[in-house]
Amino acid sequence: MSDKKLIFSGIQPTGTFTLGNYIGAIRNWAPLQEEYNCIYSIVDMHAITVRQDPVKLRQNSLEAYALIMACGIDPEKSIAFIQSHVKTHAELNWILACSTQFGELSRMTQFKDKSAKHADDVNAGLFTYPVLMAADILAYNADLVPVGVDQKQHLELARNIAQRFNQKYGDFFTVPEPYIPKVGAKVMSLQEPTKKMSKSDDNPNACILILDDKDTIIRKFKRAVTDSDMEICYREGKDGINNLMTIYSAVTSKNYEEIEKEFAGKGYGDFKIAVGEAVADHLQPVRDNFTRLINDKAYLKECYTKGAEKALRISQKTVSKVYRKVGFVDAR
Ligand code: ATP
Ligand code: LTN
Repeated sequence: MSDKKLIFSGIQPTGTFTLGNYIGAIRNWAPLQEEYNCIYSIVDMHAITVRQDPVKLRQNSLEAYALIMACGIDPEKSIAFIQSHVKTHAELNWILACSTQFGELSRMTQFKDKSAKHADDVNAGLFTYPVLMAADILAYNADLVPVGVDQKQHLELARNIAQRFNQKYGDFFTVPEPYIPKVGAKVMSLQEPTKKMSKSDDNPNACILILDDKDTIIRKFKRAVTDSDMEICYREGKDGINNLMTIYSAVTSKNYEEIEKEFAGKGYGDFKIAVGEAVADHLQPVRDNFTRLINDKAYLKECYTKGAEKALRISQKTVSKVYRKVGFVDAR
């Protein structure tokens, strides 16, 4: 690897990615490949912190891998792998868990939300989820982590874990910085625009999936919840319209002022169709790439196998050094 800065990010294979995942995270991954060394992972070990159907999880993981490639991740430029293929993540997870406090994990809002949602299965993995995320990042000594704003708290914790380890054992880990987009860091649900758009929402009209066809996308936007006002403008309290403006801005690169001008005097109906069309057209190449890739399982396998080999080589070095630092006897 050259001495460019290093990027790490991950996404859970918990279903087809939403427009939120795309705008908030994945679409920012491909352009970073030009300037940085990038490592991207399908984090299947994180996914099992909530109950998954094994058959579906396997399929979702392959699809997620194909999807990040469809969004422009080039396995020649970046390292792209499936988390469970690289054992060092679990190894480092344990070491870092011993530098993480119960109290700080208890404050994580994702844990609070998910344990309320899955009250019948508040397992230890759900609680220690952010430690594994810290291990993902620190195993490669990543400098920057591109994520949506909902992951900021987890990243703060990863920074604290790194700093605490460095204090205990001597400077070692790079303290990672979040890399959060200016527009679209939190895309909201189309049905409840005060809630984030999420893959695991039970209402199919709440989120746009990046593989939805054009008609479905337009239909979902037409049904999007707005307000009883008439004006297309970005203002406090207009959560639904603000969200549609954010989405439109993210896919057209127009700023809010330009959008307000474009739709001055027009109704919400016209605006919703325009947003739907812009999103569908923007996502068309992703859908085409995905169809091609998912039908070439041999190529996918070749890519994720090579990716895992490269990731293991790098992270193994980190883990060996960490084992020495904490005082484990050399195995060889
Ligand atoms: P789940 O619903 O299964 O928890 P999720 O949709 O929240 O999944 P993740 O796999 O947890 O998706 O997140 C992948 C990336 O997408 C993260 O960087 C996260 O910050 C980002 N992301 C998720 N939802 C949104 C959203 N609504 N807006 C912007 N970014 C988002
Ligand atoms: N928790 C993240 C997914 C994730 C991740 C990571 C993101 C797991 N490990 C490392 C960035 C870096 C989420 O999006 N829910």
